[in-house]
Amino acid sequence: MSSLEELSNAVIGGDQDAVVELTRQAIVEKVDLNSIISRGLLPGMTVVGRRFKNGDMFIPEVLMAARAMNAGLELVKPLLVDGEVPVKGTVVIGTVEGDLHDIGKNLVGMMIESNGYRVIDLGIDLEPQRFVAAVREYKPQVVGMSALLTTTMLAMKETIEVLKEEGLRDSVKVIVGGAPVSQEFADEIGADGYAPDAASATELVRRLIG
Ligand code: B1M
Repeated sequence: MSSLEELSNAVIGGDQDAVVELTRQAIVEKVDLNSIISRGLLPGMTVVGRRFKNGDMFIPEVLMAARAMNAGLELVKPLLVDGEVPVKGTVVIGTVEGDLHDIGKNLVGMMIESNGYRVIDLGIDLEPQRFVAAVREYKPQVVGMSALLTTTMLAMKETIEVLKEEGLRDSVKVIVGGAPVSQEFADEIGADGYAPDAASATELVRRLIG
């Protein structure tokens, strides 16, 4: 097994110590830094996403894998020329106004980030203007909204309306998710996409912006 395959497996197993050790070793052996990321750290997380989606892995294991992967990423980041991990795009994510649930949203954000996107997590209970300000500041390709309550899912519609009023709607793809949300609801409020879980959300982002 190559050292990068070993690194992938350590991510899948959520073994942070092994990830740190193997990443350090790869750096010392002068393995190409982008390969450490794209052939070691990220593929491990892709497998985790797939297993989670299929019900073969559970939330605590996913969180451990994401933490392990991030520990490796932190070692590589400062060594890249501009200190930045190459990103495929920017995603702004948050839980809508009136809603304090963030476990699923965090998982979605982590999974998207693990797949090579920059994720700006705005937090919870976000009034529409917070999304507007973030679109202006970070110029993301995607805005992701999460809601866990049947009452707060209506704030998604409101946020899309405000993005329209502010002339920003056409500059971003809007995706939505959370337990009470459905594809039908997403269509109804004019979102660009819906995902039922973190792995599907990552696939959706990939489909929307590559
Ligand atoms: Co609340 N809560 N809660 N709660 N809570 C639910 C959602 C509820 C279904 C429980 C129930 O009654 N059976 C119910 C909602 C009923 C409804 O509206 N139909 C409910 C209620 C009523 C409430 C309060 C009103 C209770 C009260 O105070 N009377 C209150 C509201 C507070 C508020 O938000 N204003 C409240 C409070 C809380 C806690 C603070 C105690 C806590 C939240 C802690 C936290 O998040 N930091 C909490 C919790 C934990 C839950 C349950 C038990 C679990 C939610 C969770 O984290 N699931 C929940 C019952 C349930 O869902 N079984 C419940 C695990 C998580 C990984 O899944 O969030 O679904 P989930 O995320 C998934 C997908 O939905 C999807 O991917 C994620 C990963 O696979 N997804 C996205 C999520 N966001 C996405 C975004 C995307 C794409 C996919 O794109 C952007």
